[in-house]
Amino acid sequence: MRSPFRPDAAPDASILDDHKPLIRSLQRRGFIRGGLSLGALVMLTGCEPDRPESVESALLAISRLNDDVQAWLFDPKKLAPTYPASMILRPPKFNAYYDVMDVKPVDGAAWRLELSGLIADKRPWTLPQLQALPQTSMVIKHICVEGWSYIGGWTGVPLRAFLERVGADLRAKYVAFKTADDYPSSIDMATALHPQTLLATQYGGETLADPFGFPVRLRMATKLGYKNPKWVTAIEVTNKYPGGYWESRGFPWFAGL
Ligand SMILES: Nc1nc2c(c(=O)[nH]1)N[C@H]1C(S)=C(S)[C@@H](COP(=O)(O)O)O[C@H]1N2
Ligand SMILES: [Mo]
Repeated sequence: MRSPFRPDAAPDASILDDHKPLIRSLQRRGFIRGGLSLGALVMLTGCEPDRPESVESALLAISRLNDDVQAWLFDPKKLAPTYPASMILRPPKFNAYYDVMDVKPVDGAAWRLELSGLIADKRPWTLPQLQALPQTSMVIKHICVEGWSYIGGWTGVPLRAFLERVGADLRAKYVAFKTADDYPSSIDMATALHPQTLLATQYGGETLADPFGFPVRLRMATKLGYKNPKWVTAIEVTNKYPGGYWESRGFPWFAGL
């Protein structure tokens, strides 16, 4: 199977025409900003951009998700569904904008979490320091816009606790992330403070494996897969819109459940 992000052959642009009404409705409701490019469509539809039913189901997945979700977009206290630990998929499903073979493992001993922006104490953190903070676990569903999902079990420090600890300005608008693989990402402060938003260091009770973001990844129950950066190396608190990897390629920034 080829990577969904590196199609060997460019798909026929006419698939966009085939799905015009659905794409238009997604645009109207603000789920897709601007025009949907062929590249974005290929990313959405995973391995089979030429299969009309896979395009359709990926678009419908976005539509349904966002419909479900409107109700609690502005309720930062509402919790996303959780599942029994017996449902945790082992190993989890991998995705990135490149193939799993191209993952470059991060050296946990040399790793530091750099802090910048509206944060009082900007001293970098080591992994043992982060792991010494109180940990929380959650079993949640990971939903990728390509139209697949899995139940995963994550353990780590609630981002809220971490931001409070370093004296972040919790009235700021955004929390932005940098990663070892150059996949910038950012979220709204309400989501950063949500109880189901973790700086995760474990999956299924074990240290995160390299492909899934070792040593630290952001893991949120309330956002689509692409909003959850792996291999986090830096956090910035800011009022200036930071954007993100897929967001700068036309995907919605909020992308929340
Ligand atoms: N650093 C980094 N984080 C990333 C990505 C990436 O390419 N690089 N891909 C995103 C996408 S599209 C998805 S669906 C999830 C996949 O996470 P998983 O491999 O743990 O299932 O990671 C997200 N976080
Ligand atoms: Mo994804």
